[in-house]
Amino acid sequence: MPSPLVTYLKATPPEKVSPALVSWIASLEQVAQVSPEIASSVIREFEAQRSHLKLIASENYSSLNVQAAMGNLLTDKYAEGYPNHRYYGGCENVDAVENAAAETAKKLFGADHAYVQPHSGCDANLVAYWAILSAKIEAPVMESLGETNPSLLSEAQWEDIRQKLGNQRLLGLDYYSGGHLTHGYRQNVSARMFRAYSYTVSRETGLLDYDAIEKQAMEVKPLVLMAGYSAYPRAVNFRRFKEIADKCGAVLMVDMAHFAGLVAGKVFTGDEDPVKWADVVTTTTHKTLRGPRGALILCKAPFADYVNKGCPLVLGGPLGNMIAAKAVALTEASQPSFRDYAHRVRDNARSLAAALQGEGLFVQSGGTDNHLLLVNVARTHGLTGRQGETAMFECGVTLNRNSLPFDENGAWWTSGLRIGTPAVTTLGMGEPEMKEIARIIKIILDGTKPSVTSKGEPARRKITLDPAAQGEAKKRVAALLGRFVLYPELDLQLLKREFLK
Ligand code: DSN
Repeated sequence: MPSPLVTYLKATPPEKVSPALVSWIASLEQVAQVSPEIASSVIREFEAQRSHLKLIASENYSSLNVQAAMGNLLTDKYAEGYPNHRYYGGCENVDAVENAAAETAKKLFGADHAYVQPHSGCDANLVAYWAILSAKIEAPVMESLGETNPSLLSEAQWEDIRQKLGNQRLLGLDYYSGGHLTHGYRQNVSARMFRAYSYTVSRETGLLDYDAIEKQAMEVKPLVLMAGYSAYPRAVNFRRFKEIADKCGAVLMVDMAHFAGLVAGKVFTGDEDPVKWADVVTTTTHKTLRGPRGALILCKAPFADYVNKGCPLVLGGPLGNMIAAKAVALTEASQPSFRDYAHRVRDNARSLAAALQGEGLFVQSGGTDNHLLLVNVARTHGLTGRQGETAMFECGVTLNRNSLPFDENGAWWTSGLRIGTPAVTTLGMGEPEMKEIARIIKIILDGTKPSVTSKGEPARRKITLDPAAQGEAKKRVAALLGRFVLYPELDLQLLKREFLK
């Protein structure tokens, strides 16, 4: 029997054949020879992503080049430590890969130092917290003891350092206002490492109130002042945050996981550029930055030695293949076309917010300055965010529910939907399509009612979805995605025929 790759190529016009296409299918064929069910799942996921409108603010579509860079023998090499300072022999090639990724990141963001090993945003935040604790709490004590190796301290000396490390304060944006779990939420280790405090947005405007944050920071006197978010729709003045940090004696840390692509693409410059102002900046690489799943840290020179010790401090061995993919993605993000992409992401979010308001929906804070917006579905449609999320998914739209500031429906059910434009912008959509997406969202919400519980009250999970509205929304989603096709070079029908067993 001919191989799937040969069959596929025979059925494909030569002008549509590229190295990326051949390598993608050849890799899948190799996987299918060992685990056909895994290859099937990849194709099913491709079908799901191609047939659903992806509005998840934290997701994107990586290039086939980025995907190709992940699949190679760099995965086999242990390289604990950092370049030119490893705990294993034979790391020269991993050093070269890691140096290339770090240098590209430094240049792209204008940073003093880059550390590209973290496997996720949570890992990056943990490394950053511990690097700050090491620099600001542990190092001065070690210096006063005239010792550099913690293993040589007495039990009493080490216990004194441990107590000090465990008694520091973190001040970050509260979860309901758009902060992340790792910014001091009690369910996360960050609130167990630190005495965690949170600031909120203004109840009236939904915006950060810098004077109120300054007042609180002067009372709390945190070691770490955290700025950054996973669900705040507005630009942030990082210069102002730095002033506050300096005034209260804190280290300014920014988590730009969501909007790193907008920083790389120069949408956020000057006071809105976190790399310029913060001591330590963390980010994921797969959201607006459009790379592989992973993360990195940027920092000012005084923190570089501490950040470099992320492995073994917090992390296991670096993943050389994933760092290679980060290097490819960072190189892509350094091209002029990425700057154009980043601006279109923000323009699309603004167009979508305006169109949703035109449809009579309630957009939190009145709009957006970045890649995401929040819609209050409790206010206009009496739905929980969970119900809105379910209705959208049943109509071919993927997004996630999100709590809103001071949300009465709590963090599980929520009152909001978080909507992002990074993925649809990668597909090439623009302003007319944002109007169409707003129409689709309105049709779905108008066709959705909460089910009624046995006590006669509105349910918080179950919904009744009007079939006519569902049919209309699905038809519109299919028409839109028929014009903006994910990975158009890949023929889904041929792939299904070859790999779905
Ligand atoms: N999962 C990411 C997000 O959706 O924002 C952050 O953890």
